[in-house]
Amino acid sequence: MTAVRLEKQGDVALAIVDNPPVNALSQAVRQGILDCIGAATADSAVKAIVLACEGRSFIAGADIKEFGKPPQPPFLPDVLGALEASGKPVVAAIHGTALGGGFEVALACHARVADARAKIGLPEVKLGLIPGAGGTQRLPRLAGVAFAIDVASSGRMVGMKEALAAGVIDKIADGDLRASAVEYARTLVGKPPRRTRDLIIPQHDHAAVEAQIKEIRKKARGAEAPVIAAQTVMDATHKNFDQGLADERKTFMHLLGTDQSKAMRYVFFAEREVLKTPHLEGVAPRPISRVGVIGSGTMGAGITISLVNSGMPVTVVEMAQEALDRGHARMKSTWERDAKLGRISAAQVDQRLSLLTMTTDFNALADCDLVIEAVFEEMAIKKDIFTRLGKVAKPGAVLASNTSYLDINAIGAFSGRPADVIGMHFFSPANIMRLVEIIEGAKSAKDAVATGVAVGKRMGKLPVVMGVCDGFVGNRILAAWRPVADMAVEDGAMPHEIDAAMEKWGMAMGGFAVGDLAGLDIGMRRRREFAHLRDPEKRDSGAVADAICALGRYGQKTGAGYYKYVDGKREVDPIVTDIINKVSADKGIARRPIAGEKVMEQIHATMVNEAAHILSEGIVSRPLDVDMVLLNGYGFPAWRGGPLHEADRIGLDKVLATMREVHKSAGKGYEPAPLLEKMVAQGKKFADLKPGDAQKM
Ligand code: 3H9
Repeated sequence: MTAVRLEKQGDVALAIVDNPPVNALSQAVRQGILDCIGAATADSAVKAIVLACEGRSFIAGADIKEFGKPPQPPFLPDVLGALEASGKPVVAAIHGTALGGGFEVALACHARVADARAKIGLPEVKLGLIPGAGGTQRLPRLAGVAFAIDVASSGRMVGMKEALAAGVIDKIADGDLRASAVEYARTLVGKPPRRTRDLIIPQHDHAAVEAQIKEIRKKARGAEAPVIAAQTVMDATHKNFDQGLADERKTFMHLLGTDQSKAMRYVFFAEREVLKTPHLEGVAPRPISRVGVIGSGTMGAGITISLVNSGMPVTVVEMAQEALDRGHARMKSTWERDAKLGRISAAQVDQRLSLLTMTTDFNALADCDLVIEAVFEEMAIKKDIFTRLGKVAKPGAVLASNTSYLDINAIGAFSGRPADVIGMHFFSPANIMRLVEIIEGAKSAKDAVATGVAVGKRMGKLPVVMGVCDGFVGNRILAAWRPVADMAVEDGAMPHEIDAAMEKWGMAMGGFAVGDLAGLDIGMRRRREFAHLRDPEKRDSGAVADAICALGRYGQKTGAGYYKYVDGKREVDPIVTDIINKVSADKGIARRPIAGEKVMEQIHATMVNEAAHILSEGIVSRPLDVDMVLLNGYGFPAWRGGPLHEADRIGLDKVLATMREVHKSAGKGYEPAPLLEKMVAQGKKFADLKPGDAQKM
């Protein structure tokens, strides 16, 4: 198969890229484009050229698999230079997604005609990179500095309406894309080609752009690429095109070698790999045409919104009409807000509402192929629901619990049909958060688990399959490191110092601020409920939280928790400082200075240590499963790749040494994991572990 072929329609030559699955710019494609443009330019019968693609998409960018290998000529900037220099008009015919290098190809063409559903974007920042073939230099010339900074720094995809308004696209195709592009190309014959490199950058508002870059820096949370992308766009305003292009390329090549880019490229492939659970390979999911959701509180409503957004009819069951009405209002207002923000049309709001069946009749779940229970986290309630579900649900229906830590095996047993039962643990707000933990019980049928994965994917989520344990992967790791932060507070650090260090490290939010957001009463109740199970030999770290809760300070919802909230702003509260000092004194602890950075290091080591236990127990089979959970549900920075990728970068010997320190101050329960010890002894990294290796070590 040739990666790029040349066809002719009368006096117009079509250079057609055909490199499945997404027409990535492999060496063969780069060479093919160069050859086809050369041949078409040399052919006197050809008056204009259209660059189009086969398959589901226009070029989706450089071939990411080639990154890290020695680059092979021809290099993309040179190919695009030749394309732009052509004396015959070259028109890009865009369908699907024109991303990264693909969009840069289109920018170097003399005009762009696009299918109405197409999308363009510069997602390089999501790989820790900036565009490397003129994107930062050509886009501002076409669409202005502010637009170019926004697109290059966010990596977001842009629809055709917006692209047309911004001047990026010349025409949205009416009818057949290629025919439309050919026709447009003919209108350009005889006119001097409009070369993007020669366009004058429109004037911009300096103060506004400065503010824009400041905001980008804030949002980046330590990621380098977004700010560098913005600065490189700004270069276009004071460097000539060739200089700007050469400097952009230099920066791109430099970023390719950085740890951040390596981590983000790992994430790109891990996000795809995580969906290919080895032991479910070839297992077909059960067909799903209607889903039931039990509960329409925050969680149930979020899950329902997400299901309906994916086009799924949903039957929502509540105990009382009042709760049902509240749930309905919550969902309706979410969609109406989306419509107000222009994300969906008014007709789509109606269409979504029409997919909802709201009822208090439990028997209405009888025609659902999948039922997701999202009620209060109490085993007695789950028992009642799953006992009833086992009888009401039709044979073959998958029964899922959205529990965040309860035993799926016990829940399966209540139903009397454990093969149909799985866990689907969503994260709040469930219509936004991407992670869903798919819990496979000891008796869950493989196709029931595969169904959970398929539905999660359809909802646009990232499903990660795992076995049963307390807290599953995410909350178990949280439960392991959280006390380390609490103990550090008892020993000498302050919550705001630890939070600041966590955020500086790249976490979305500090642990104490998250506690205030989620509600401190949840932890307090859990501590009370399980007090009788507490091992007296383990260090107790709940005294500060209990003392704060004793004052009715449950976090943001009560206006105070670890912090006080003044006009919605988080502030250090001297009352909390006093509480902390008193707890330390009561425990006979001589407070000592502990740097927030040190605590963060210990938090990370504890995450890794718990993950090592999880891997050894076979709860998940691959390190990337853990990384994807922490990244998509717990605010771990993508540019560090996940706790285990980051541990490999730091060196497992160093992580182990930190864990030994944690053990020294935290005591029983914080011993270094045997897997971690063995890996260090054998000089192994997490990246070396194949599925299931950890269990065998
Ligand atoms: C760049 O362009 C740098 C330039 O500025 C400078 C150059 C000098 N390369 O996502 P899917 C694979 S940086 C290699 O499941 P979808 C993917 O791994 C690049 N492989 O499909 C998967 O393989 P498998 C900037 C790629 O329909 C298969 O294709 N571009 C690439 O859900 C299907 O992918 C980007 O960052 C690639 N570029 O989504 C775009 N892209 O089946 C990255 C995909 O073995 N790509 N694969 O697991 C995407 O965002 C999505 O793939 C896309 C399709 C939206 C295109």
